[in-house]
Amino acid sequence: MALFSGITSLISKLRREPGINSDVDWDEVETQLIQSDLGPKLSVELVELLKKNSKATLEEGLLELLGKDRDRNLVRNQSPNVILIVGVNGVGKTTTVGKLAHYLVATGNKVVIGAADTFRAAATGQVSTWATNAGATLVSGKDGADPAAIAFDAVAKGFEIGADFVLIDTAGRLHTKAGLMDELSKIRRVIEKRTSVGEVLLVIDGTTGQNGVAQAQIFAQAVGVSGVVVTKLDGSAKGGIAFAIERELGAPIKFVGTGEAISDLAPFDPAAFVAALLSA
Ligand SMILES: Nc1nc2c(ncn2[C@@H]2O[C@H](COP(=O)(O)OP(=O)(O)O)[C@@H](O)[C@H]2O)c(=O)[nH]1
Ligand SMILES: [Mg+2]
Repeated sequence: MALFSGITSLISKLRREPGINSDVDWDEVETQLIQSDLGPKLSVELVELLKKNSKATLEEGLLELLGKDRDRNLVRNQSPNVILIVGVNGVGKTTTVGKLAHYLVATGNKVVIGAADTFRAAATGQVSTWATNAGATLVSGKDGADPAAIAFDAVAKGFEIGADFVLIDTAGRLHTKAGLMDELSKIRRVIEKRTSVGEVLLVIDGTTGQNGVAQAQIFAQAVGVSGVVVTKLDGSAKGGIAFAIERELGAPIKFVGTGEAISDLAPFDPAAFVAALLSA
């Protein structure tokens, strides 16, 4: 997660030593931050914050911008709690559904998964394997079936068996972007004939850089986003995108994905995340 790898001693001094801020070449720091995955808006905000508060370290500045005291728990206010998992193709939606089901089952919840990606031929098989491994109940339909109908059936199953959570896996690619957004809003509307959607979790690939912010904004406008999962933060992922997304979108990061295995999902801990970024 080396957000600032290759960065000069200037920034490494700012990392943890308070009180050195007055000797700093701020233009240089700003340039370097912008070149990291933080993005321009956040970099400027961070420099302003450090200039104003000469005692703040870079670590404290980052944590403040990330909102260290935000509520990052899953919305839990009804039975079943319905969660739509959305995002573009290949970011890790289906994997996240499997991992999240595992996490929820392991913490004592009964979980239903709705396989509402009927666009991609192999999708239902993939999510079915995750459901089995996680100990969740799968509701699926034929390839090409109406995703909203499957989502509705999954919610109905959730009521029938007294599930705590219903996770709806969705498609990431359709013929047009407008088509995908229409499909997602239809899924939402159809579920809402029966109950409310407690949460829309947007999955973002942590290696996509600033492009992830643009994706996030499109989904937020079309279906609303209540929380974010940043995946692929293992390996060489930079992770700075997490800050940019949270800042631009407003929705909190709730989980991070750190690998391809079923247990490679963790609740997002801002302090640990910042510490890991800065020590890389
Ligand atoms: N390294 C790594 N790979 C991941 C992670 N999450 C998903 N993947 C991989 O990303 C690829 C696409 O995942 P998938 O869940 O099918 O994406 P979807 O198209 O959004 O449903 C698969 O090869 C997954 O194994 C993660 O946190 N770390
Ligand atoms: Mg998928």
